[in-house]
Amino acid sequence: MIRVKKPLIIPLILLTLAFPCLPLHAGSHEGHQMKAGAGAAGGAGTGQAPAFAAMPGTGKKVPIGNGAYLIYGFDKKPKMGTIIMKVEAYTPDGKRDTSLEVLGDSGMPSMRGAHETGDQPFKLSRKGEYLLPVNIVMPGDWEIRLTIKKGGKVIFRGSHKFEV
Ligand SMILES: [Cu+2]
Repeated sequence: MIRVKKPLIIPLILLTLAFPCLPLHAGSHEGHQMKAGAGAAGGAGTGQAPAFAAMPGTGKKVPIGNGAYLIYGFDKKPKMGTIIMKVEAYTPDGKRDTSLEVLGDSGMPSMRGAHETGDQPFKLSRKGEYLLPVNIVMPGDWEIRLTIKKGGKVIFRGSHKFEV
């Protein structure tokens, strides 16, 4: 019996190594490890749904390609009601970039089709911050998917997931 089982162990280990749970670990990548513009590459021209890579957390630099970056956050800790998402975009030399088009789609991953807003445009504030109200209508898992365009072209896609 033992002789029969032993050869099976190695193929099982190989299977485990060959199929790591990539999506589950995506959220643990730190900002500096995240490839710039990785999200923008997904699905371009392939007809597939675009990929939204997990962004580093609030207050951290999120690379958006070619040395540019953004920093995002909320006006308060996300809770039931309306929260304001704030995105500040910077050029590679650290100057604020107000030339971008920033879109946000919020919803609950566990309730696909129930709450998605579709891409809503962030509005540029006088301070040069991109702002978007997000309605949290029930407790649970939420996700905001950011799409950033420059000159009409998508340069970045990223996702922020959180619990309420
Ligand atoms: Cu829901």
